[in-house]
Amino acid sequence: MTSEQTFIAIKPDGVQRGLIGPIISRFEQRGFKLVAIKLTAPGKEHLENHYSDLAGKPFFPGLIEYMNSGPICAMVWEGRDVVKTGRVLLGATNPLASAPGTIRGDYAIDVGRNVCHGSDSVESAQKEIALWFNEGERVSWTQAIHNWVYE
Ligand code: YYY
Ligand code: MG
Repeated sequence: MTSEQTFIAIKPDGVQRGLIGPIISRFEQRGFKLVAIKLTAPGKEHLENHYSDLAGKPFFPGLIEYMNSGPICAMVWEGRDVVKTGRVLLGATNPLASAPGTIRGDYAIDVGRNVCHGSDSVESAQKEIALWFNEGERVSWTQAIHNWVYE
């Protein structure tokens, strides 16, 4: 079975709005496996590092301020094609363009308050997981439901 891991984060607005549970439920219900989770406020430098690809964008300072405005629920999820499928569960970057049924399409309006983050490629997932979690924080375990989710 080809399995991969992705970094998913519930941003400060999602935490404040009580959306940790509903967002985790969507990944659980789809059949994905949670392998790491923590509530963290990692600070400006860490957040600038996380979004370093966007450093030149006009919205960058506001993005960092927003991400630094409260705790973030950082997670690693594992499963077949979870990087791409995780992005589908989140919806489009701009919530007004996100389909209903996606997290952003159901819970958000403004792009600068879009509730959640998901890695955009296997390569960035590896980088982001290494940035947010130590090796020992990721748990290796077997899901009891595995054979009911995968053929
Ligand atoms: O990966 P994703 O979060 O969907 O979008 P990115 O293009 O990586 O941008 C990261 C983050 O920046 C986005 O979730 C909201 C914010 N942002 C913004 O505030 N205004 C934009 N025009 C584009 C992105
Ligand atoms: Mg991105």
